[in-house]
Amino acid sequence: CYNEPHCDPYAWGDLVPSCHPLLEEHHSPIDLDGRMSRNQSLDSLLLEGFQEVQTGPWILQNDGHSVILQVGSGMSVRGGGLPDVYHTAQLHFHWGGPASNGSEHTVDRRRYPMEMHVVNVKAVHPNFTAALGDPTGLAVLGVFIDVAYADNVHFGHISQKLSSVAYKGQTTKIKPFPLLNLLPKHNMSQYYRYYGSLTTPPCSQAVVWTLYEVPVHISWSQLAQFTSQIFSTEEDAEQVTPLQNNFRHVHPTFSRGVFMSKG
Ligand code: BO1
Ligand code: ZN
Repeated sequence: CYNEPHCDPYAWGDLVPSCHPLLEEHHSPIDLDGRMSRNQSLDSLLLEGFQEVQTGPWILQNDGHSVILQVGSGMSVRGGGLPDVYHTAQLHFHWGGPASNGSEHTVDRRRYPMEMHVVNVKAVHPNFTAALGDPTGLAVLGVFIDVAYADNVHFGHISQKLSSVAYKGQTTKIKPFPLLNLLPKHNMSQYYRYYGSLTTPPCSQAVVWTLYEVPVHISWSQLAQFTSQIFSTEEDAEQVTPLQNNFRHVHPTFSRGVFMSKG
């Protein structure tokens, strides 16, 4: 969990040793430097099936830590310096509260209101768990979410359904839509790249991270649906304490390379 004193992210290591970073370990999230030099070998990622309407239904789920959209098996990611093809498994969100931002990665110390993670599993692995032992077993695409006046109709497909998954364990069906609509369409070749970890237990150092530089936008009311309508337990709902600030603190980069795509 995130907000109770006995289990905030700094205490995860007491329960899950792999979430206690040793010196020189490579954990996530990190603070990104917005003014790095560009790396010419990092070209656009190839997103397969993201433009089509997949067969569904998709399943939206509250797991007590986030809201997860399971997107079926028709999409994959490759290119962009990735060592292999990765199959898309799910996407989920990290958010803050009514007066605090909640992205996991920060850029020049700035935290965005929200961050979306599209989780992809290297095709050679039979499942997510098998990929955790491989330093490049997973490829997560991160999208910063900023706030604007207008509703984002594409995010509306998800935010409209949040009240149906208010409690941990609840699921609801979502009609598939092109996942590309949730990404910063015109700036797909501009991203940060580094090697890190899952940002929740087991905190496995198995992730090739790609963070799009340009944020997407949702409205204040759509953001408020995330910060007010999701509860991690029914007791929390009775006490009107929604799930908020479900992000892990940033970690040192140590000797890691952090790169920017050629843009
Ligand atoms: S994240 O992108 O680093 N925030 C992240 C953190 C944890 C998971 C995924 C991404 N966890 C897992 C679940 C598995 C599930 C898998 C793929 O996501 O623990 O049970 O199979 O959906
Ligand atoms: Zn995440």
